[in-house]
Amino acid sequence: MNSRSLIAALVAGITSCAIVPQATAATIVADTVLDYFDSGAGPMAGPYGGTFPGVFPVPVPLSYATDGNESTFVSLPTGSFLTLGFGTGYVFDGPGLDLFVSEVGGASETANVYISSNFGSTFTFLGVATTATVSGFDFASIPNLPVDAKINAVKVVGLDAFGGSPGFDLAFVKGLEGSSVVIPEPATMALFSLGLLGIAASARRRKS
Ligand SMILES: [Ca+2]
Ligand SMILES: [Ca+2]
Repeated sequence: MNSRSLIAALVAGITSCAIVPQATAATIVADTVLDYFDSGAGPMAGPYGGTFPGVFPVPVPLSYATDGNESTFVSLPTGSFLTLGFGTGYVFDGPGLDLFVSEVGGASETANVYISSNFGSTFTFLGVATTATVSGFDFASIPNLPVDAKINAVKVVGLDAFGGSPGFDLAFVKGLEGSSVVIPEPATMALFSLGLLGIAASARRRKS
């Protein structure tokens, strides 16, 4: 095998590796505000919300929904929404539940949850988040979602104006972190090793 075919084998080895998402067993917080819409259905112009237990409804920064803190929240009355992004990675369909949406308080407040793999250009409906709990969702519940979908944005849309701070009181969105792992197939590994041996051999030839 000459050096040119060795290099071809090496390139073939690299390009035929499979890149698949795998669980890191860590969760990441949706830490970036991509979009916010105030429907006007609340008692004051948004964003409003508060701390729980604490003071509400009062004007709050949108960071109350991205700080990962379960006691600070942004209220989303009927039709208001927040689109949050994962700035440090992406979320994927791992074993069991993949996405977690926290609502604080508890007055039958709910929200529609949508996910996006293109930072909010298009969305797929995931489910309804319920009140006074951390709602868990499994991406496997979506029939046509690609198994390797990398979810990088989540949209939460308020469905009502119940509660002391009217609407869905969004404290945080978290997700199961995915990481891309390159898994070469056995035949590919053989070619890849051959390529490395070839490079080492030609390096020795050049040296002598
Ligand atoms: Ca899952
Ligand atoms: Ca919060």
